Amino acid sequence: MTFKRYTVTAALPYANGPVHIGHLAGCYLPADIYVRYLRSKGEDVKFICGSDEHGVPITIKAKKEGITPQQVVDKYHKIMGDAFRDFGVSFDIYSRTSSQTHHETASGFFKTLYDKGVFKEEVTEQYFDEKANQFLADRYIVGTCPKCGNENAYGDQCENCGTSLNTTDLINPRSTLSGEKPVLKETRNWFLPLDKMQPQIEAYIDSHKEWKSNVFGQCKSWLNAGLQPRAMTRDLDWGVKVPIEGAEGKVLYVWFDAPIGYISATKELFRNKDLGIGIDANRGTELGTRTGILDDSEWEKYWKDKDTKLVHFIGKDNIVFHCIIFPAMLMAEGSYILPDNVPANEFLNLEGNKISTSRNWAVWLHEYLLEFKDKQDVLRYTLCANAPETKDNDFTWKDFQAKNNNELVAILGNFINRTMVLTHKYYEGKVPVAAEYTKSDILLLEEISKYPAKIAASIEQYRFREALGELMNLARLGNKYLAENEPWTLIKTDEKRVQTIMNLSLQISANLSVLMEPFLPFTAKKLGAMMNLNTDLKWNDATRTDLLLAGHQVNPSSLLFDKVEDDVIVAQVQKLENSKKENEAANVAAVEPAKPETSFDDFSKMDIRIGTIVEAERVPKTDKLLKLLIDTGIDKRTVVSGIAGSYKPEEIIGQQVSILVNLAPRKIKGIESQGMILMAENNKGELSFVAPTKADMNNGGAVK
Ligand code: B3M
Ligand code: ZN
Repeated sequence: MTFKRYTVTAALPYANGPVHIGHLAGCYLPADIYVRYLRSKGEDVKFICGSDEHGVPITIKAKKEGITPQQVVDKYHKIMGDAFRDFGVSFDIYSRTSSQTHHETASGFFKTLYDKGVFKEEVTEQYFDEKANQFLADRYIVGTCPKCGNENAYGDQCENCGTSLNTTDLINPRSTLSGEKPVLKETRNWFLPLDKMQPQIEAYIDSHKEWKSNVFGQCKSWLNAGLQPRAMTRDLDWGVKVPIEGAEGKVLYVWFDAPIGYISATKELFRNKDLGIGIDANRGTELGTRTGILDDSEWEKYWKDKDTKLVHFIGKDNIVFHCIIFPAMLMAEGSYILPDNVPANEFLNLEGNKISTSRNWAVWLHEYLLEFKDKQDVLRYTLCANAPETKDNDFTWKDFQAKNNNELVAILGNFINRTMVLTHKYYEGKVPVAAEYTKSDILLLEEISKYPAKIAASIEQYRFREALGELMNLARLGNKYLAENEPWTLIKTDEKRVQTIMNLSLQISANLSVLMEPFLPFTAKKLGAMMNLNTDLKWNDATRTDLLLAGHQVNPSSLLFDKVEDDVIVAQVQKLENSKKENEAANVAAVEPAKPETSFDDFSKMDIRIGTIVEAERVPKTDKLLKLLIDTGIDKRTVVSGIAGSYKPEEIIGQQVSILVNLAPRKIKGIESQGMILMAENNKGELSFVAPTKADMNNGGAVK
């Protein structure tokens, strides 16, 4: 199927912190490569993004920084927009969900569904923090994930296994406001009946077997588990007000309003501030909110016309929202197209550890630029070459250095530099006439002309690493050509032949500058200027091998890349080590406060015994869970325990443990867990059994 136009979105990041390499690698860089490629193909494409300014992540941040939510979003919206712009992420608009257009759009969308009778209105019991006197939505509550056992799952989602949750699904819920166990309290909310919509959604997902297997697989697993109705409103005061009577003090669920943010931003893009301003003049990450006259027929093409291809770039933790919930909303509304693809990436780790804002384990884009001025493309290159496309991947500074020195400098930079230097040396910077092609020249020319299609095929299948690899192969081809033909030797004996060799090398350089643009836009620009190329060259021009006419004058040359030395890398690693140390120090101080007093009677209700682990095995498809068989002295029973991160099954057989034996049984991953093993946890999250220190304690002995 061919499309007339493209609407490409990148996930709206929460405006609660600066942007790091994980963001860039996860969705903004692949989206930007895709969009730049489409533009180079001459396609009609709009690249949409903005800050997600609602939801609990914002209010939590405000509380932490002691400022208002509005101050939080104003601060970070600017920082984030600047970082994207500085790294060449070429949004047509970078808007924000606090804009008036967005409030109107999201509220109108809700009202339409409400008027159509889509929502199920229901009074349910939701968690309430009596101390903080407020309902605990989404991230205001954490607890144990019923699916994978992660003890720090959020109320709306477990970040460990990706499951979307309702707060009441959590085992051992705790309020993140007070740390207290919340109580249940009745409240009225409006639910999207995903259960009823399941057949429609299933048909939609099944019609997209071409999606990346991680994305399709996740969708299928939710569908197989059976979709549940999901509340689209929340008892919070920060967000888009619910536009119906009887809903005072409630706002739209952030995952209802945020994806509509893509639509609102598109509208803003098409608002003419004053009549006469062309929309394309606004490319370049326009920040903020545009007001003015809106012609609906313009933006609607990008959302309602069947000839439009809608593509959402996201990280893997957002899959359910973009593949199931948002499409369900669009279906229910009825007049919109559905996402054609949702190429989600896995996560990028940093030096072997999960990137974490709160632990400052990250490479921040704005900090990178302070130390690697004008080296945006080196980071873009490294992150693309190492993109977590099919599995989580690791960024290391050593690898960054290797990619820069051994690939960008040694392959791409070297080829261009040799070509340019020789052109200046032999021909005063004028493209020489190609005399006569040899057989191998002709084969080479044929091969070169295939590269645009090769790279395009990979990009169109969202395989950006592969695409970048092909781009580098073209540079390798150029290097090989120079090495085999040695123009610097031949110049003494066969000047004519050298002219052909140099002409051809210059043609390859010109093609490279066109084809590298989506990946390395800054370098492409520099090379284009150096070669004095026509700035209107498009992707398909790179199939030609005569982009440069004989006599064309190139400009003085300079190096495209330079080496990154060891000491620079050592300093970066040291900086991370320091933040790790600071964190550990901070964590030692941050011992959990004491819980409220309890009575001896209450304590005695806990029946804790010594037991011995007699069998242990991993629970399939989980990272953290072990299934244990414990000899409690009373009986032998099964316990599922979230300790796989700290213990291997084979090393704990025979280990004595303390076990709470009268805890009500509960199902974890389909296994009935009868009791709980007592564990100690250190500030790195490592677990240890709380076990007797003498060898002759018998099973069944009481712990008191
Ligand atoms: N703000 C989640 C995130 O930043 C969320 C994405 C919204 S996309 C509509 O991970
Ligand atoms: Zn989980």
